[in-house]
Amino acid sequence: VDTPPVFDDSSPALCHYIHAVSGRARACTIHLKPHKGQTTRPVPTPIFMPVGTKGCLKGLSMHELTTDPALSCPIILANTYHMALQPGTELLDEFGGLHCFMGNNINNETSKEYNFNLLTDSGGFQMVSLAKLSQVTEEGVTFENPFLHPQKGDHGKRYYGKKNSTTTTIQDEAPTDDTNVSEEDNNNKDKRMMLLKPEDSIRYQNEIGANIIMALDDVVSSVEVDADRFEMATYRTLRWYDRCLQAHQKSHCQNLFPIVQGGLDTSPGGLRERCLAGFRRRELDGIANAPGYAIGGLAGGESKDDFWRVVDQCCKALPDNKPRYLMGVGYPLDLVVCSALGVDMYDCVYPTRTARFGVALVPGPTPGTLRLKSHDCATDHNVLQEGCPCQACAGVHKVSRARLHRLLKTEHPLAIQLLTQHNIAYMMSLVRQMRQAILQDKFDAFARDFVHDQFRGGA
Ligand code: PRF
Ligand code: ZN
Repeated sequence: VDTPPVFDDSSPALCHYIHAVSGRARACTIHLKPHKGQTTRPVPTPIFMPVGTKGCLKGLSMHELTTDPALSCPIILANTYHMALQPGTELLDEFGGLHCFMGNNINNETSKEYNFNLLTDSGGFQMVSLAKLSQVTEEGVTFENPFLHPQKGDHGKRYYGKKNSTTTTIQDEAPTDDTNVSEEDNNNKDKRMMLLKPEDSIRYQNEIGANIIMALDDVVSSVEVDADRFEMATYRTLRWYDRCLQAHQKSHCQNLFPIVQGGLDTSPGGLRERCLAGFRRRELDGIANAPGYAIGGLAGGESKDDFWRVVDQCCKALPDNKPRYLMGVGYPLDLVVCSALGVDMYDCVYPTRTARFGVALVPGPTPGTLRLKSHDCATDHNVLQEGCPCQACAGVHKVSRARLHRLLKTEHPLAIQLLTQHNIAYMMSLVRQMRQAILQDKFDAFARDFVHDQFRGGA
């Protein structure tokens, strides 16, 4: 179990080893087939994947993120939708894919000092949650191109879908000058509408080249009330998975994860069960052999009770021998509870976004967060978290809360950088501690202590 696999052209693109279970929590290693020119970097689980929406984390270099011992992130998440629109998969292709584009590739010499794994989300969820005027039909997700008006310095057409491609559904009609939105543009709204089909999402993700890619799913906000809409979305997610499988050109080196949808309906014969059964059927029929599964449709404002019930049901029904990835979840407490239920992987913008709002993640017995902008911090001599090995708490920058308070007040970018480093370090330390507890078969006690500490502060 402990010897890493040797990857060759014919081996599967993912190898999953379970080292220990504690209750239902699992300590595993995911080995991903390395991107060309790189060496393998195993992913120990449970794992948190920071989100670098546009191929980088604000205020953090990939070198720091992957090699600083306080961070040491083995895998990060990027978004297909952002990368496909800007800079466009064509430019990424020139660099040898997103790994090389992000990893210090100058003149086709990729830095060998560090390596990392990438996961791309399929784009539909980002479309529906971010883009104005999005609409889902059987064909795909239609939305308004948020990048239609190029910034100064962009080069017009090349950024809008592939040249000479007959299959692209991204509009090639981008304006080639730098003018702002005019009345005429407003009248051209039709041209600004783009359609992202399952086939498009997979083609983009094949070009971007991440180690793990996601099927396009039909995501309904979990607070939506229309039951028919949930049923439609559940079956459509299964149908779109079939289209994604058909479109996937790189299963030898990229792992396509399907996403379980089905709202909050955990009843026998309910939507979650039917979605899970749909995926199981495809495996039994030999149509699919998913390297791992994701649980989607959560973290959208539902109650914790509903949220945990769905996670519990999905983990029990998904195969043991494949990684389980819970999408869009990143509150420390949720990581602990969901790992107890058997989840292996998480991603969320929360630690990085909250850093940009001047909030640090800290262990209990405080409520688990520290608002650096608050007046209490103005004269506080303490570091964010005693014993934390990050740049803000222990590194060359080592700063007091008072100093961070000042830096935030003057909107100095260093404040955000340091808080981001600290918050990622906090998440990485949390997943390492969970893994240790699982390996020692003490996860129950760990989870109980964690929950106790988080609430002792009075949140
Ligand atoms: N589907 C996809 N990405 C996601 C989610 C989902 O359901 C979530 C959870 N709502 C976060 N990111 N494709
Ligand atoms: Zn720190």
